Amino acid sequence: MARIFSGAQPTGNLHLGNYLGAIRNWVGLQDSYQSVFCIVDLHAITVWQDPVALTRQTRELTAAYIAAGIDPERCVIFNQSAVTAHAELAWLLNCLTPIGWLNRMTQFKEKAGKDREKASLGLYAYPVLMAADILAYKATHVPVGEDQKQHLELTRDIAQRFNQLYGRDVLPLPEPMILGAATRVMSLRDGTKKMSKSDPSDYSRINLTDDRDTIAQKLRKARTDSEPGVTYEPERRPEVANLIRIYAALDGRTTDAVVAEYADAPFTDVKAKLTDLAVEKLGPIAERMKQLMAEPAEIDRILARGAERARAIAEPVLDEVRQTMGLLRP
Ligand code: AQP
Repeated sequence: MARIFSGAQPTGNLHLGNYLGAIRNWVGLQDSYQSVFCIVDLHAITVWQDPVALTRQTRELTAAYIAAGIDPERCVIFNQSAVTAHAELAWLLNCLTPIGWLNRMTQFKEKAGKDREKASLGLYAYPVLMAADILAYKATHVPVGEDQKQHLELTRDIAQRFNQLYGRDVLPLPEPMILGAATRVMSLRDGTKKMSKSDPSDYSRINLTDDRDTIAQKLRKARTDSEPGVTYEPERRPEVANLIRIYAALDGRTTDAVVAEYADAPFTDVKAKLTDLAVEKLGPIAERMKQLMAEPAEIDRILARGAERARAIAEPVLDEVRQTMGLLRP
């Protein structure tokens, strides 16, 4: 059976982009693929994380996976740092990844900001850790948002380089799976920037745990333009297009169908109906997350069991890599 690996960072503020671009799509894949879903806490710490918040957010993200419909019995759900194979394989791959490849990564440039000298070495090496995450499970497919496509290309390059250098097909090249209608949900304040956990403005995103009033207020304040009529023109009207895409994704329709319904309506109508839709889809997830979060010991039990199952897959792969490289295990 083909195997998928995917993950999200426990960095708080889980938002509609994470849901529509990632988690919701995973739910539909768990029947057809052996599924490994990780809470990538080692990625999270490439930028500063408050320790107490990181622990809470790790449990919260686990709760979100389950609340969204990922079944911890059928899938392997665990946090990355509990399976040491990720960090070890990342080191081995670091040693054969040219710096030039990492210099091309656009996400590092975005996240490091202007003062690149102060960014952590971990942030720079982040894509190699992501390659290790995927390759440790010999994942055949990786469902990712469009923003992660470049990192997945790098994963393929690293696997290929490993196989070429050692003359053996040890690491399979994973295929990207860009799924769903909303592979790139944009900020509610700026239609050219992706919706992001780390945006300082909470008004830029809809969080999975936002209540009705908050969602309504954020959508009312969401930036649009002064042009009358509802049209889907991503280049010229990025904010309007973003809201139409979100609407279509939540309602399981095409953007054309949404435009046809509202063509002559004021945009406030679209925002009002979008509020209802978002509350209808996210409300039950938030409620279930709350119930799960009330029992942290149960979440920890699920993660511990998941880590055990993850180790059973990743450890033999790591062994094979070590042996291939000639690393002695006396
Ligand atoms: N805006 C988005 N639209 C569609 N998909 C998105 N993803 C993230 N933002 C969007 C997808 O969510 C998954 C988990 O992402 P992550 O936790 O690794 O965080 P990220 O990709 O770095 O983006 P975030 O969540 O907004 O965090 P920050 O602010 O730290 O950049 C991935 O599959 C991603 O594609």
